[in-house]
Amino acid sequence: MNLEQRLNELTGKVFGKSIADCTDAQLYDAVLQLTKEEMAKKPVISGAKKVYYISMEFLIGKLLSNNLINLGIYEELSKVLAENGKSLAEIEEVEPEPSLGNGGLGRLAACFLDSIATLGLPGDGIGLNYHFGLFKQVFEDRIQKAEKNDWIEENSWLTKTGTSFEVAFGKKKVVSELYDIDVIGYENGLNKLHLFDIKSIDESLVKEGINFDKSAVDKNLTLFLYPDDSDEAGNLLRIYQEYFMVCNGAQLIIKEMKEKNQDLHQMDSHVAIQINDTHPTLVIPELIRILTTQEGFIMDEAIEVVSKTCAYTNHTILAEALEKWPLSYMEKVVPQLVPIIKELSDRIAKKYKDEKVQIIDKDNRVHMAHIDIHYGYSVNGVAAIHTDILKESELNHFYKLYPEKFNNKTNGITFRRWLLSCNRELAAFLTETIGDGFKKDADELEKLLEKINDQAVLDKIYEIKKHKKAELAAYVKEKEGIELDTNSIFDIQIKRLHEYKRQQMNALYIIHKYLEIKGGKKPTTPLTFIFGAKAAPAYVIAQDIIHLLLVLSEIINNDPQVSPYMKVVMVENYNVSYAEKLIPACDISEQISLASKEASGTGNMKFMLNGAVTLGTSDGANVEIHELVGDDNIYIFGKDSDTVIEHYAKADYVSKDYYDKSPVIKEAVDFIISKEALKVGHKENLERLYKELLNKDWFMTLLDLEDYIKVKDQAFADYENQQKWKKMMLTNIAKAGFFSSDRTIAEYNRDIWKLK
Ligand code: 26V
Repeated sequence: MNLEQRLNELTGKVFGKSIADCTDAQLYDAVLQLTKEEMAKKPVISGAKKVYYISMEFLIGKLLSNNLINLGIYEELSKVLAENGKSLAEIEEVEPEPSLGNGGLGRLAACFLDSIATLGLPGDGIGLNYHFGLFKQVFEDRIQKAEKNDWIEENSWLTKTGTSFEVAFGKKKVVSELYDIDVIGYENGLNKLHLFDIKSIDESLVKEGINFDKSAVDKNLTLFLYPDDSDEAGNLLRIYQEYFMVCNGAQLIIKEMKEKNQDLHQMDSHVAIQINDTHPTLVIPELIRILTTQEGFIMDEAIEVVSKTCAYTNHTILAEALEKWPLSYMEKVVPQLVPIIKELSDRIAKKYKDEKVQIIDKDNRVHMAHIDIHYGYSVNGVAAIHTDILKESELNHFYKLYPEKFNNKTNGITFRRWLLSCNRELAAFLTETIGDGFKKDADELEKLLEKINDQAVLDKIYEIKKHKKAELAAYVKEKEGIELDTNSIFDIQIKRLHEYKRQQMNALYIIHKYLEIKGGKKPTTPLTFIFGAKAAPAYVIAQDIIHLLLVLSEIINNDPQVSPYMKVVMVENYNVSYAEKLIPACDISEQISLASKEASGTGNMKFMLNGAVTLGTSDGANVEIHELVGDDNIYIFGKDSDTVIEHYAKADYVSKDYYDKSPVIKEAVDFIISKEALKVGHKENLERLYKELLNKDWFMTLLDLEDYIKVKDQAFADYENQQKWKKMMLTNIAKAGFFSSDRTIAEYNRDIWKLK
């Protein structure tokens, strides 16, 4: 039977209809079923050694399109549906998007699973099956409200496995249930994403918004990702989640080893465990606990083999994001691990006197990263500059003890999702122009450089961008009710909302432009500023920044004097699916974090691959993008990381000085509490943000603002020179090959996992 016959049979059996008579929702169910059947035919990837990627987040996005591409049946199915008057793109819209991650860290985990399977390496993900994910963002009265994201449906990619384990929190015992999602490599076999759930979960605990009774862990443990951790109950719940994940993970790993008759004493020859940030750190003491209490190991043996099995990735240098849990919390949640943690800590205290490298500090707080570094065999950062900062400053004390453990693995993105799927037009054109080798070997994109003087190629790349801008404009019109000018420059900043990422600096630029236009200075080409960002519910200033952006959008888009020249859009509920529409349509990619603070960034890579030009600081992977494309194909501004680190060390940055010194800065900052802004916005939010910028500005917005304005204006001016811009676009695409996550994973395997 061919695909059409099989799909017709499925729709007939389930809905009593032919393909042509089905609704998109019915077709989604049928196509889901068909795709799962196709995937089931693929071999499970196996080998002598397997990696387990443990992570609290897997931001997988919708899976249909991706799986069809990796199976190699996207085109065929698309044709079958079109012949029946249906559109695969519209059917894809039906799929709910799980929000099992916050941002880059979770999306990286998803890209990695795709690449691990694509390279044919045996490797599974281990995480949690949050019923309501992170949260769904809605704007009410220009304020972010959080609602639950109900994504689990009767028919989905989740398969109930029947595997379940007991997890003890001291004397309290709960039972887990394992759900799996198949991960299919591009023209390759299957791995799995294992998502643990709790049997006794009670969804009805969530009454309004994302609030629920935090005390009943047996009922609430897998309801949400990162429940509000502004109070003790929220923090405790986070530890319950972390332990629940690693206790299940450890049991699963040992079960699989035993099924393969592998010797636990040789665990490191059969298994590598990658710890994604500190969240899964407890897997180290948990494995040691299981080996010593259930498998007859003596402590020395258990510590040794676990230390040779576990590797740690650091994803941030922000002190507030490095987990340090009070020992009393551990005693409450997992008392059985406390003697192990103390033992691990005592061994270090005996060996090293330096307070900075202790596991349990003087205030009885447990430093999770310190467990990973002492009792893991590899520590890696996620971009060259980030790893250098770890070695030279943040983790310098550890680097001195274990220089051999430290290594860099610059992040990457899967080209299947971020090119082949989200920009089919560009992928098809590249195939036509340089052949399809780049799909398996991303470095082949460089062949495009040979076409830098080929006018037809340059024109076509520009035309595809224009087409993607029109598609995005139609979507934004439908979702946000805002009309965009597709002849304008699309300038986009999409990422978690955080002060260090400096969305507020972009807002100040927008204010500056608005005032310029009001004063009669109009841009030659109209400007469209687009934002997408969720803010942690307890992060007050981040909420205020969202409020400011929504206020600006309201003022500017409704000002007939200004709106023909500029528009501002803050899209609601930014997620992976929205990113897939925004990124191909972008002209200028905003990567403006305070230098030293953005470990890598991965959005920057996605934009580049789709022909956007980066406007950014010398931070994270921007530095490597800059090296690859050269000075002429990127806009770099702002103070470098050494200068910033020095300002912190000397504590000599005073934002008010910059405000007093520069009339341009003063005018923009003052606008936040102007009559005009207060007419539309809330006094409380705007005043708080204004004061924060003037009196604290911890992430040095005003330090870089003037340079930002200058360089951004230059980028807009250069856009006028179409020929120059087209060449910049082409160069960015051609040089993006390095950022394929296939390259990153090949390096993890070569240096850390050593699977084959
Ligand atoms: C977490 C938190 C939680 C508490 C409040 C403040 C705060 C600030 C930052 C974080 C980030 C945790 C780690 C993380 O998501 N890192 C991101 O990892 C990406 C993948 O490596 C990388 O591209 C991003 O630069 C990095 O921010």
